[in-house]
Amino acid sequence: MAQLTILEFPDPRLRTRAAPVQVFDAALERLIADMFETMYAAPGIGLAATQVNVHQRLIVVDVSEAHDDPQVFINPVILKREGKEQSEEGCLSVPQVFEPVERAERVTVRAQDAQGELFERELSGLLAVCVQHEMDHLEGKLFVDYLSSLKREHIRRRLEKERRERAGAPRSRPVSGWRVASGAKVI
Ligand code: GNR
Ligand code: NI
Repeated sequence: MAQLTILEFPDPRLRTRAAPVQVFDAALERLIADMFETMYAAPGIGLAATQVNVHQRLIVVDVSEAHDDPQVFINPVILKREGKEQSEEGCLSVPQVFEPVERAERVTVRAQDAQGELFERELSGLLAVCVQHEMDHLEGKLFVDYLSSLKREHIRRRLEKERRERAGAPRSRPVSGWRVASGAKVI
C-alpha cells in the first residue's frame, strides 16, 4: 500500500475529464487500496481518482465515523435526483476552504464494483453529497466552481500564496509586467 499525492486547486490536471475504467484487474485493486489509504490519512470522506492524477472513472468514499464502511463506485452514473439540499462542503484539493453548496438530496446511482459487477443504490444524506462531489471531480469540476468567480479567485490567490510560502520563497514577486487574466495588476 502507498499514499498518493493529492493535486491541489488550481492545478490544471484537476480539470481533466476521466475516461471509463475498462480493465478490472489486480492493478485496479491496488489503486483502490492506495486511494483508501490516501483518503483515510488525509483525512477525508471521499476521494476521486482525478485527485491523485489518475484520470479514470473511479471514486472511493467512507462517511462512517469508525472508518469501517469503505465503498467503491466505478464508472458511476446518476439515474435519478430528488430534492435539493444545501450543505457545507470542503475538498482535499482545496484545503481549508468550506462553503455551502446546493446538491440533490437523494440520488440513485448505478456503478460497478471492483470486480466489474453492476449495482444500483439510492443514496441520501452525507453519502449523497459526497458521491455527487466525487462524481464532479471525474468531470474536472470542483466545488469552488459553484461559488462566485470573485470568491473562487480569492481562494485561488490565497492557495497559490500559501504554496509559494511553503516552497520557501515568502517574498517572491511576479516578473514585472505580469498581469492576471482579468487585466488587474498583480500585487
Ligand atoms: O473530505 C471531504 N469532505 C467533504 C465534506 C463535505 C462535502 C464533500 C466532502 S468530500 C471531501 C474529500 C474530497 O475532497 N473528495 O473529493
Ligand atoms: Ni473533493
